[in-house]
Amino acid sequence: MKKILVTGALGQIGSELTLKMREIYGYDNIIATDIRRTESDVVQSGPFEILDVTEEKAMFNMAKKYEVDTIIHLAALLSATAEKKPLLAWHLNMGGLVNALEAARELNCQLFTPSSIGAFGPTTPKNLTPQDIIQRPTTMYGVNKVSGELLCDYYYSKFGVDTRGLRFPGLISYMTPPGGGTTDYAVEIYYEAIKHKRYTSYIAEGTYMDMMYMPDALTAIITLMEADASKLKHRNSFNVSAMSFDPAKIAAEIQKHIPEFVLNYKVDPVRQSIADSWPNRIDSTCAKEEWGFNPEYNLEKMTKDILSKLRLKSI
Ligand code: AKB
Repeated sequence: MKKILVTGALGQIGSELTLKMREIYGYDNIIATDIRRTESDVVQSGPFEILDVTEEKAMFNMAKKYEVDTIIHLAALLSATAEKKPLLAWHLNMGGLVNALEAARELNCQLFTPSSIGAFGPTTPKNLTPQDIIQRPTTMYGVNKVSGELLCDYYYSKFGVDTRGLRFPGLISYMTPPGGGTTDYAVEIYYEAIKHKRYTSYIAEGTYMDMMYMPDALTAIITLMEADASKLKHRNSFNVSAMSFDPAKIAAEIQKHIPEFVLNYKVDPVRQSIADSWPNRIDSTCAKEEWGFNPEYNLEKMTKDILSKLRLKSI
C-alpha cells in the first residue's frame, strides 16, 4: 500500500485529492500538510501536519517521520498572485519544489507536481498546442512552471527520481475555490449564477483557455502516478485538457439552466494579459497515448453537474 505526503493539502486540488486518495489508499496512509490549519474534512479525516515547504529540511523530516514512498507537492502561488508578488512566487514555487525533490531523492520517493498551461507563452502556437514546443512564458508563474518541469526532468535523468507531472488547465470545482489564478472566473461564474443570476467577467469575450472539471483532474493525477513507467516518454509534464471556452460560451451553457443569467465584462488588464499569453487549446494526445488520459466531462456535462451540486450546497 502506498504512503503519500501531500503539501498544500488545503488548497483547491489538495483538499479534494487528499480525500479521494484516503478512500483509495487508506485514511492513515495520506499525510496531509499545509502552512496553516483550517476547518476542513482533510484535517478531520486523517493525519494532518503544519508544514512550510520553503523550510529546507522540513519536508525531508516530515517525509522521513511518516516513511512515505510518494510526495504530491501542490503548495504554490497561482498566476495572478505570482504576478503581483514575483519574488515571493520564486521563493515559494521554486524553493518548495527543490525541497520536495531533495526529499524524494534522499528517501527514494515518487514525486508528482503540477505544471500548467501557464508554462507556455505568447510565441507558442495557440491552437492545438503540441506537447513538445517552444516555451517562453512572460509571467513569473510561467517561468516557475517551465523551470519546475526542467528541474523534475533533471532529477529523473540525473538521480533516477520517479518524477511525474501534468500541465493543468483551469480547474473547476464546487468544493474549494481557487485563489489567485487567471482561470478563476470559470469557477466564480457558477457561484454567482446561483447566488445573483449575474456575473461580471474580468476576462474579455473571445479569450479562450483550456479547462477541466476537478473529478477528471483527480483521476488524471492518480492514473499518471499508477502508470507503467516504461510507457512514459514524457514525464514532466503532460498536456491535459478537457475543454476550451471563452466567457460567452460558458455563460450560454449556464443560460440553458438559468435563462435569466446575465454576463457583463469589466476586464482586469493584469489577468487579461496573462490569459492572452496562454494557448487557446492544447493538444492532449501524448497523455492519451502514454497513460490513457480520458476526461469524462465536457462543458455541457460539467455545467449540469456543478449547478446541481451548488444548488444542493445552497450557497
Ligand atoms: C491559474 O490560472 O493560475 C491556474 C493555472 C491555469 O495554472 N489555474
